[in-house]
Amino acid sequence: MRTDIPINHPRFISLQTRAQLVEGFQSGLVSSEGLIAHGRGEAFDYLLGEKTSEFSVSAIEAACCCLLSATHPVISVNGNFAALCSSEIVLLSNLIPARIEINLFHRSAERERLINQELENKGAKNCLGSFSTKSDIIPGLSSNRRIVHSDGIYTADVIMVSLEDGDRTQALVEMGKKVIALDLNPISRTARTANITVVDNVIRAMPIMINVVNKLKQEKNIEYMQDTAYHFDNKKNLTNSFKLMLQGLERQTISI
Ligand code: PTJ
Repeated sequence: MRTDIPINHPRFISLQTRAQLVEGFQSGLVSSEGLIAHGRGEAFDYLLGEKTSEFSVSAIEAACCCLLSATHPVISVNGNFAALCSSEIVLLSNLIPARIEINLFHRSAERERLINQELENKGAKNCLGSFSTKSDIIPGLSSNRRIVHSDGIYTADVIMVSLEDGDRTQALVEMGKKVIALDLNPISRTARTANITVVDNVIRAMPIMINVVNKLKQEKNIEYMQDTAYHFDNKKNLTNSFKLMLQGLERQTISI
């Protein structure tokens, strides 16, 4: 927590989040490219009014239903996600339960080790990654993300990804897996290729997911969850999220 950002600053949360990423970069969790990727996300979040939309709440419900009704769900973690949401990742993975796999685009053994340590500090046990002994290759993918754990992403039926480049989502869908994406950009390849896309900032979406999973586990049965996940219309969700951003832009233009 940076103390030089006044708590009453109108952009307090956004500035603290930036500081969290910079700290993550300085401590070796986040790649330098990750800082740039966050800037792109910020621009989309600005257009969203930095609020979780009603469409994203529905997408979150479908995503939670999909994770809870999966036989082998995996949460894929990269540098930015770990720096922003490590406690929530561990909490969500315990609640579902789902395995955590560290899978990096700009891979280095040291960064993987640090991310694993960060997650373990928050209570994670047995995170998977390319440091583990059993690995497989995602067919048709040439980036470092192709190397995945045999008992994790490779054999998972549902995989949740965040801040992702589009190639892996495409390759995972081609393998017959269901992909849930957390992505502020509703027109990214990841967003359009995933089965369920939560167009929201991970810092807002993850705490909501934890609440929704808790509620679903208490109140709903497996048929409800399978049905909700199956009938989710991602095209409609992305169109609505994009329209919301356009409306936000129009409001800005009118008020200039
Ligand atoms: O840690 P590594 O090596 O795996 O690196 C990961 C990065 C983020 C560098 C890599 O995956 C990358 O280059 O991602 P892209 O292609 O820039 O895509 C990132 C997507 O995440 C963009 O569509 C952004 O709009 C979106 N995004 C950025 N910040 C957030 C976000 N989505 C949700 N919450 C955010 N806070």
